[in-house]
Amino acid sequence: MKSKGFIPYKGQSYSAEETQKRAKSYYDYMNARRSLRFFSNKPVKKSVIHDLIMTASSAPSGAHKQPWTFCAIQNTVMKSKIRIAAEKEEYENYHGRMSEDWLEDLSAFGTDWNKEFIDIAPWIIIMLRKSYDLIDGKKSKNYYVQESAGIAAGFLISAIHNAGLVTLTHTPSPMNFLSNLLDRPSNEKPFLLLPVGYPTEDAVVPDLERKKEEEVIIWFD
Ligand code: IYR
Repeated sequence: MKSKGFIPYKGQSYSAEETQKRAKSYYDYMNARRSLRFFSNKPVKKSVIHDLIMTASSAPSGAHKQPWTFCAIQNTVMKSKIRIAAEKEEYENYHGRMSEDWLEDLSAFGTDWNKEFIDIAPWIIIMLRKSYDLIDGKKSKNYYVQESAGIAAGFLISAIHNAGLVTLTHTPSPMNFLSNLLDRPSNEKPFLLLPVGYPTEDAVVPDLERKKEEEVIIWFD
């Protein structure tokens, strides 16, 4: 990135009371987010998907390299090709490639090799991480690519939730088939597949509890 110098920061600050209110209400809001497997085929506008992805792309990244590409797929032929290839890999995963312990850990979620949601959800976003950039055929290094892509995925998931839509972080494995289907260059590696859409009216989610404060925070105050 060519530096254009520094400009004043234009972020918003609040009173202590308002800060607390906003922190708590955002926690409540995000704590209501769930990963969903039941998608309606109700359309979602391309301009909505644009804004969700641009939110993701506003995430911080190593040396501001923004080492990611998002493929936004509405095309039914492409979705169907992706579903068939993903299910082929997942079938192998659920029938021998995953350990007994892993299958046991997943049993509460009702997952299996069937990935019908890829056909049904109006949009599939495939996020690819760029291990390096290719600028005029020359390799240019990216930094903390895994961390940067993970943060951008978090931004994307929260933007989807904020829009009243739902998603699921699906990681078909191995994912190389996506590079071929989407014809992506060798510096881009598939990272996550996220169906995006509205939930069905009868959608259900596992009755989970989240870890309590004592299990996730160690205070040094
Ligand atoms: N990738 C498989 C299996 C799977 C693995 C984990 I870890 C999950 O939290 C859920 C599923 C699949 O998508 O079905």
